[in-house]
Parts: sequence; C-alpha cells; structure tokens
Amino acid sequence: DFYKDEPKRNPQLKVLTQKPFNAESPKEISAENLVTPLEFHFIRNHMPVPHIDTKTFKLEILNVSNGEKIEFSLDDLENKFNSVTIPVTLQCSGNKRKFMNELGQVQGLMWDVNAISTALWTGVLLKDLLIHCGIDLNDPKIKHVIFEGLDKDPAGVVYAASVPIEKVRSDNGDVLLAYKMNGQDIPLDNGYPLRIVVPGVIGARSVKWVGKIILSDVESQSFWQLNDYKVLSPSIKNLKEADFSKLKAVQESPIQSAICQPVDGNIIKRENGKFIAKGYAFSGGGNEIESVLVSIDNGQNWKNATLKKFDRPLYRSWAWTLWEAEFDIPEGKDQIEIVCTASDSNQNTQPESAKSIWNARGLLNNSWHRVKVNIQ
Ligand code: MTE
Ligand code: MO
Repeated sequence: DFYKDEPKRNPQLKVLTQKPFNAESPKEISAENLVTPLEFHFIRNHMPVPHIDTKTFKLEILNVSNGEKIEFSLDDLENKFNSVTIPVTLQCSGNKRKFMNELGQVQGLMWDVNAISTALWTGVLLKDLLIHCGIDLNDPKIKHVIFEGLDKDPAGVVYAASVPIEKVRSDNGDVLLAYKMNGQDIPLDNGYPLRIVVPGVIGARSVKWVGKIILSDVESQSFWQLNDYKVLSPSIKNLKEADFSKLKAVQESPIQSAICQPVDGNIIKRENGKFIAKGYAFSGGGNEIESVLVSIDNGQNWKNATLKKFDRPLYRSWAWTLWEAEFDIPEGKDQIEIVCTASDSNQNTQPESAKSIWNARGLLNNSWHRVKVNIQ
C-alpha cells in the first residue's frame, strides 16, 4: 500500500478523501479561533505524506543563474538565522468549490467553506536566507523561485510550485521557510520538518516538506504550476478544451468570506428572540479586511459585523478576520437565509453569484456565502 505510513489525524476533521488525505476544519473551530489549533488545520495532500530523517535532512538551494548550490541542515536554519513569527491564513484555491459546482459541473474536491485555516508560522524569511547566500535577487536571470517537495507519486514525480521573484524579494513579501507552526513542530501532514509559507497567495504555492529551492529563469514546470491552478474562462465547459499555456498561474487569493455558525439546516429557537451568526473573511495580497456585511433579507438590509483580527503592518495582513453579527429573529418566518460579504482596504468586494467567475476547475469561488436555518 502506497499509503501505509500515513499519520494519525483528528477524527473531527471533515474528510473528503483518505488517499491522498484531504480534510476541512470543523466549522465551529473556524468560528471561534483566530489561530486554528494544529490538529484542526485543514489538510490538502496530493500524495502520501513523506517521512523525512531530520538528522540527515539538507535543504538544497540551487541558483540556475550561475549553477551554484548551497545546503543547509535544519540545525543551521533554526540556529544561525533570525526567526520571525507571522500569522498566516492558508486557503486552498478550491475552497467553496462545492457551490460553484451547483451552477455547472466542475472538476476537483468538493470543498465546503473550510479549506482554510490560520497558524502562527515561525521560520527564516526566505529573502534573508538568499541574501545571506550571496544571491543577487535583482539578477535579471532570476525570475521565479521554485519549491520542490519531498512527497512523490508512484512514478517518482515530486510536488512542486513556484512564485515570481518579486514576491520573495519584496520587503512586504514575508515568504517564509517555516519550521514551527503555533510554536510547535509542524505536524507531519502540514509539512514537517520544513515548509514554504507564501502569505496572501493560494495554498498550492506554499510547498510542504520542501527539499529544494531553485532560483530560475522559468517557473516550475510541474503539472500543478502549468496545467492545474489556473482560472479558465466560463466559456470552457470541459477541461479537455482548455489551453493552459495561455493562462497565468494563480498567485494572490481574491477577497473571501463565509458563515461558519450557524450551519445549513440548523434549528434556531424563536423563544431566544435573537441569534448570532459568525464566520471569517480573508483577502489575499496582504489586504486588510475592512468590513463584513451580513443580511437575513437577501441584502435589502445589511448589518456591519463586529470584527476580530490581528494588528498588522499596512499591506501585510496575511491572516483572516473573524466576524460576528447578532440578529433579532423576524416574526412570521420559519426559515431564514443568512448571507455575508466582505470588503478590504483596497475596496475589493465579492461577486454576488459565481456565474461570472465559474470555471471548469472550480477555482477561486469567492461569491457570497448563504446559509439557511429553520426557526422553531
Ligand atoms: N506541498 C506539497 N509538497 N504537497 C502537496 O500536496 N498541497 C498544496 C500545498 N502544498 C501540497 C503542498 C495545496 S493545494 C494546499 S491548499 C496547501 O499545501 C495545503 O496546506 P495544508 O495541508 O498545510 O493545509
Ligand atoms: Mo490547494
């Protein structure tokens, strides 16, 4: 069995597939925790979890521009460089795919609203490490930074992805080579012992179990970089018709929000008079969430939700904002629909419906989230 060495997981995770393992955080955990407890962080694996011998492990950095190779042990990384800790939300670009699929069949895991979690990531800023290596980040021959994982498919192909050098080089980039998550060893499923964290960018570029970093003139030639995480036009109904070579690989996540409490089908008691809705909002690219609007009459009236977020420097809000809003239970209704939508510091907003953003791969569904509850 190719999957015989998989780690133990919390049974409360909402499992989509076992092999490879893919699971969402429970909604009640997202509603209540600005930092997701380790055992509840969502997991998105493409292959079996690799088991890495930390004593012999070496991270390799290869600069294609001059052929130079440099290696670091975990001990080097943890002890010879300044460490930083940053709150970062990782979101799978397939989050909320399930709802896009309702408008027309899309391909991929049918995620609900919790392929998203937040952790305090500790590690070395990749920029600092590369500068320490004497690499000129303004070298015009370096255009992309490729990350290779140590997880392999049966043919020996490793997971890999890349980001543009601009993201790594930027003072506001915060790309991290992380060795701790919430102050502890990174769990096996989330990339132990070392992973890349690319804040504000879709989860797919935050390569877990990273073994090799390549400074290159071309982007990663992996399937995931070239032929997978790209947004097709709504006119392309079938992946077979897609010409991925004409499209850019997705990087930053668009603005997003969701309701985590109550959940669809919940019963709310009329005698309580009021109820509270809770959820998250998140925007990629370091944008800060400015407001979350919540309605129980399909947007005729909106309430400004109360927000809870990390205090972050401008343009470096890498983590989600939690929100809550209280409503009086309306008279004469036995069902109500809650809807939420967010805006950020750059006035980015969410589309009301997924119609104009529908794509056959079901990526980046950031349309308004709706939940129906019953009043009794
Ligand atoms: N890195 C490796 N090596 N292998 C993977 O399968 N999955 C990617 C990314 N990094 C993946 C990976 C995807 S698609 C996502 S959404 C995130 O990891 C999920 O990170 P998590 O499992 O820690 O939540
Ligand atoms: Mo993902």
